[in-house]
Amino acid sequence: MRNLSDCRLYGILDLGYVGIDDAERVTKSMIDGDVDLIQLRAKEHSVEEIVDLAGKLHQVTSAAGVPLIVNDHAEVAAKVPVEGVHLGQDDDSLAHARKKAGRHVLVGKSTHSLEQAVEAEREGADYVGFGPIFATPTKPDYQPIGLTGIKRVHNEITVPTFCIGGIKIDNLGQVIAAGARRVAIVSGLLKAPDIAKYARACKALLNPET
Ligand code: TZP
Ligand code: MG
Repeated sequence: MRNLSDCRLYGILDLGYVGIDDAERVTKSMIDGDVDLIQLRAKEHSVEEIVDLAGKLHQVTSAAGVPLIVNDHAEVAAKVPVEGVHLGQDDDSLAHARKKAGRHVLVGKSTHSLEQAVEAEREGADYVGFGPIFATPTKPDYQPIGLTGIKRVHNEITVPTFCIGGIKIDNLGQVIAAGARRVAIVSGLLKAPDIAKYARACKALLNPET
């Protein structure tokens, strides 16, 4: 299984963009494109549906050595051997999520400011999402942080930090130049005509040595 510290491109399978019947195909395309880490984000589905889908997707992701993270519902990790759980600012505390999972899992946290990122690391998050960097329809009610916060957050925390929000292949160079080493992409990836090709192009920018 891939180590979190080696992960650069985090692909988020958001069922707001992909039908549930297409989820497995899209997951395979992400893996084909060498996405390092995959999150299942399903804001409008029941926990039972998420458990069912996470079980199916995990068979695919685990065979490829790609960690699968479930958004919002730590209890899914008690039923399906996913590698992690992702929490927002309004979700369970890290301690509560770890208790619900009942076993060792990675726990990531969404942060929207430097202060929240520092607090998430202090609370024990294994990684943070930091954004939105740019305005995005995937998270419409959030004020974008902009590029200037990226260097600062990397100076202040040591856990892997995935910049997120409005990141596309066209602005990824700018995000990297501003100090990002890791990014999470939702709509840019899911709306790409060829997801695997898009992911590979992003990876090439994130891993210039390979
Ligand atoms: N957290 C901060 S911005 C965001 C999340 C989940 C959405 C990012 O989506 P997109 O489509 O890559 O802008
Ligand atoms: Mg949440």
